[in-house]
Amino acid sequence: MNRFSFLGISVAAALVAAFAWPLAGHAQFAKVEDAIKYRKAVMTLQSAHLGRVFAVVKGSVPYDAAQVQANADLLGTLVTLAWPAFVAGSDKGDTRALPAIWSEPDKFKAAIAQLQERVGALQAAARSGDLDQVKAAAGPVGQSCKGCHDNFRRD
Ligand code: ASC
Repeated sequence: MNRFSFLGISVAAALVAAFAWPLAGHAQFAKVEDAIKYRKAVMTLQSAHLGRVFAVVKGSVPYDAAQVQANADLLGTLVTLAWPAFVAGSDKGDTRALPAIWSEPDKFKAAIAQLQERVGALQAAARSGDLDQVKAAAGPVGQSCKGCHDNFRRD
């Protein structure tokens, strides 16, 4: 495969992923409640692994570059998982998800994209082995978490 056909496949895959969302998730969850439980589980893990990074940033845990990198890389995967679980109809039930997720999907997707980009920057900072870079990159990730909760989650 030459690099042009690889690029073509990548673009096609990105388009399929973009347009399949959020319907793609639907087939993966037998019930709406399962989707709600799934995304809450992901949020719990995101919080746990970002929390471990923040513990280092705040100085309550000593800096171990390999540990921070492992947590940042886990976050790199975790921040891809929850969004397909915001399936149609899952605004009702044991959830604090606000209707804006479904009524303003472009805004929601932009917030997700920003989070993913910031986590990418945190991964790069973690790979540098420089605590100051980790500190600079961690704050914006926390801001993305907060921004989404402010706009898309009931208090
Ligand atoms: C976390 C966590 C959040 C965000 C948010 C940032 O570690 O669990 O929800 O960061 O508190 O303001």
